[in-house]
Amino acid sequence: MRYHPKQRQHSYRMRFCVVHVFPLFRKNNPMKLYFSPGACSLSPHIVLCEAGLVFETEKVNLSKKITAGGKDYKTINPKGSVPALQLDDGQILTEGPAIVQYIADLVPEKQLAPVAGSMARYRLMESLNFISSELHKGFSPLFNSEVPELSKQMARDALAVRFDIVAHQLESAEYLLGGQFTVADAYLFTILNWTGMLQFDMHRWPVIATYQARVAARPGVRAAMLAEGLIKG
Ligand SMILES: N[C@@H](CCC(=O)N[C@@H](CS)C(=O)NCC(=O)O)C(=O)O
Repeated sequence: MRYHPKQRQHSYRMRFCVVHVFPLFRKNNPMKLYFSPGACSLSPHIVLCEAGLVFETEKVNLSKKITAGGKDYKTINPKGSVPALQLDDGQILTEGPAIVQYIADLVPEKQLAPVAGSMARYRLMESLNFISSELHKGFSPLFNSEVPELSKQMARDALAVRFDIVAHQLESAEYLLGGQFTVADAYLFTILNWTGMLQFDMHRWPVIATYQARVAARPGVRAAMLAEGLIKG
C-alpha cells in the first residue's frame, strides 16, 4: 500500500500532540541497562550512576545469551553482546561509546561529555574510539582460553605500547580530557579493571595506577562496582 503524504503529515501531527502536548501519554518507563558483571557494560553503568538518573539493570548470561528474567537476549540485542540500553520509549541502543554519550547528553549539567559540536566533544570521541578499538578489543585474546601463549604475549606487547600513550596523557591531567571526569574515564577505568583480573603487569605505569585509584574513589563508580558485585560495601 502506498503511503499518502497527507497521511504522513497527519501522523507526525498526532505524534507531536502525543509526545509534547499530552505528556501523560509519553511512555515513561525507566531506562534499563543489560549488563554482565565487570564486562564493558560497567562503563555505561558507571555513567548512569554518575548521571544520577533513575534506571534498572538486568544481568545477561553471555555464554547462554539469556537474561536474568529468562528471555532470549538475542531478541533484545541481535549482536548478543553487552551493553545494551533500553530507552524510556522502548528503543534499544547498543555500542558502549554511543550509549555513554546518549546518557551524558541527558544530563548536560553533569558535564559528563563536552557540548556536542565543540572541538572538546571531538576529543572525547577520539578517546572513546581509541579505548574501543585499541584497548578494549586488544584485550580480547587474553580472555580467550583457545588463544596460544605466543599470540597472548603479542597482544600484551601491543597493549603496552597503547598504555604508554595513555600514561603520557595522564601525566599532565587528572582525567583523560583534563580536569573533568567524562564518559571516556568511565570506559577507560572499566578496561583498566581487566588488568587486575588478568594479572597484567602494570608496574611500568604508576601514573595509571594513581588514575585508577582516583576514579575508583568516585561515589558513582563505587555504586556501579558495588551493584555488579565487584567490590564489597
Ligand atoms: N562493539 C561493542 C562490543 C561489546 C563487547 O565486546 N561486549 C562483550 C563484553 S565486554 C560481550 O558482550 N561479549 C560477548 C559476546 O559478544 O558474545 C561495544 O562497544 O559495545
